Amino acid sequence: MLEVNRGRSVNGSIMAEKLSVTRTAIWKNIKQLQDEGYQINAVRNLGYCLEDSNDILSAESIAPYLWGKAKSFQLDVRKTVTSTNTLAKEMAIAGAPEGTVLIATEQTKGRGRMGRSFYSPASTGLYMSLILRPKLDLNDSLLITTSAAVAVASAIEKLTGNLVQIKWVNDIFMNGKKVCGILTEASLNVENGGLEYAVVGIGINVTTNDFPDDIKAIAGSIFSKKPTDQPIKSILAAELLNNLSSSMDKLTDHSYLEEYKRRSFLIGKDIYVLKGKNAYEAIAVDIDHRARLVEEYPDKSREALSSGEVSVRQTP
Ligand code: BT5
Repeated sequence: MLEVNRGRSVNGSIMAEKLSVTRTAIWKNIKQLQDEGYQINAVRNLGYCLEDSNDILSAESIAPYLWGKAKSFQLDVRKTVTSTNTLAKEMAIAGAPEGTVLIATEQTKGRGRMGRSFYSPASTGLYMSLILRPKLDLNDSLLITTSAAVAVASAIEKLTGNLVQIKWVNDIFMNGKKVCGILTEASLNVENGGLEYAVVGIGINVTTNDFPDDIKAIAGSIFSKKPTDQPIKSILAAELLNNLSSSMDKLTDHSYLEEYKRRSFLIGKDIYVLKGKNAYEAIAVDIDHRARLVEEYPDKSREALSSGEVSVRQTP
C-alpha cells in the first residue's frame, strides 16, 4: 500500500481496516520497516508516507515501472544471497518457468566468468538473474549474452544520459570504466542439442565508489552519487526487465546485433587475443551473425572467436 502511494500519506486506520488488523499492528509493522531502513514518515492525523527517495528494492517497488510482458515476470527480491546466478540455476533445475527473476541487494559470492569473482557490495549495486527457456541451438547461445548486453546498455543510457559501450562479449562500459558484467550460464539438453534453460546474470555498479584495490582502476559506477528524488535501483531493475523481455523474444532475428556492433568499442582496435597463457596480436574487425568476434591476424587470416578473452593493445 505504501509503495502504491509513494510520496503520499496513507491513513493508518484505513490500512488497518483493509488488512483486517489493529492499528497497533500497523504501527508495529511500520516500525519494523523503518528499522530495516525504509524511509517512512509518520504524519500526525494523516498517516504514513513512504518517501519518494526510498530505494530499498522489493517486488512492489519495481512493479510500478514494468510494462508489457515484463509485468508477468515472477520477481523474487532478497537481501543477501551468495550468488543470484547460483540460486537461479537451482530454481531452474527445480522447474522455475521462464521469466522467473531473482534480485539481491548484496552478494557474498558474486561470480564472474571462468571462476572469477564479481564484487557485489550491499545497497550500492543491482544484482539480478533471469531464467530463460529459449528455443536455441547451443551454437547460438552467445546471442543470449549479446542481446542482454544491448538491453542493459540502453537501460543505463536512458537513466544516465551517458554513452554506454560494450566490450565483447559481456562487459558494459561507461566513461571508460566497467560498470556492469553479464554472466550467462546454460544447461544443455543432450537429447535435442538445445538448451534446457539459461540464466542471465547481470551485475551493475549503481552508486558504488569504494572498489577494492585490485579493480579500482577498471571499475566504475553509473552514478557518482545516488539521485535523491527517486528509487533509482527499482527503476533501473524495471527498465532492464522491460528491455530484456522484448529482446529475449527476438534472439534469432539478429536485428539487435547492429546495435551491439555500434556500441562495441573493440571494433577497429588493435587487440590481444588471449588463448590460455598465450597472447596473439590481431585487429578486431567485426561481430558476425552468431555474435562471435572476428579478428584479423598480421598474416591477414581471420578467425571468429566464440568465447575467451581479448584485451585492447595500447599503441606506444
Ligand atoms: C563478469 O565476469 O563481469 C560477469 C559478472 C556477472 C555478475 C552478475 S551479478 C548477478 C549474477 N550473479 C552472479 O554471481 N554473477 C552475476 P568477467 O568478465 O569474468 O569479469 C570479472 C572481472 O571483472 C573480475 O576478475 C574483476 O577484474 C572485474 N570485476 C569484479 N567485480 C567488479 C565490479 N563490481 N565492477 C567492475 N568490475 C569488476
